[in-house]
Amino acid sequence: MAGRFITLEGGEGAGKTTQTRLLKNYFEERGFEVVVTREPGGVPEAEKIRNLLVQRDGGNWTPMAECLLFFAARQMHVETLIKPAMAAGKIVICDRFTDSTVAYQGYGHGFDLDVIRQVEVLTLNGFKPDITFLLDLSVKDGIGRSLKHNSGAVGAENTEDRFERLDLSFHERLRDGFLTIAREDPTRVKIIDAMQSPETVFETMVSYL
Ligand code: T5A
Repeated sequence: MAGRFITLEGGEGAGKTTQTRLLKNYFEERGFEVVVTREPGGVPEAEKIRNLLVQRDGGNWTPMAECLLFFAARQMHVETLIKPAMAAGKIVICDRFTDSTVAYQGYGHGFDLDVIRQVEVLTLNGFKPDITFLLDLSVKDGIGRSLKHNSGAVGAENTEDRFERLDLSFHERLRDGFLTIAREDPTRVKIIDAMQSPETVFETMVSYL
């Protein structure tokens, strides 16, 4: 039996990690094997690329180089983890995927959307999630949650904040970008109101499965 590929998307602090945990339990209670993974990263080679992209001292990449690094990591992730797991009948739940590149690098930073789509075709050849949940909330609420969450890491300095340090107008473009992606592909991408309680967010997602 072929597995399923489910992705969670959204801005900072939307609740992807929280909902991933709930979804994993949901499927495991029903007898499925579940693989939880994330982007950028998920496999050792892609985790190395993650460090180049999200660490404070990772590098000052040109927009094209940054786009290529995201898709290089993604191509490894898809070919060596996601597709084999699906072929073995597993449910793959991934925290971020191509929609994040379109939203962050494209709508957020203004990198050419057509170029991103061309690189997507070249590297993934049409491979897309079966379903994507877009956890949507206002910029103010998302950043507030994210800051609260990260400041809770007592004693461990969080250096993975490169994208969170961007200005508010960037986060507004990001949110609008995600919503545009969802409106353009409503069969795959489901918009979920992330201001609801974690339990209600989860129940809404399950209603689409
Ligand atoms: N990036 C990534 C790109 O630019 N391009 C790309 O192609 C890709 C793949 C790393 C960065 O890389 C960028 C985007 C990112 O800036 P990441 O590791 O996913 O991506 O980082 P974040 O999005 O910052 O992940 P977070 O862990 O901060 O956010 P989550 O997972 O969405 O949120 P979560 O579940 O940890 O929750 C945050 C806080 O809110 C609370 C939680 O308890 C927690 O404290 N919370 C709720 N509170 C109230 N109500 C609810 N419903 C709640 N749900 C969670």
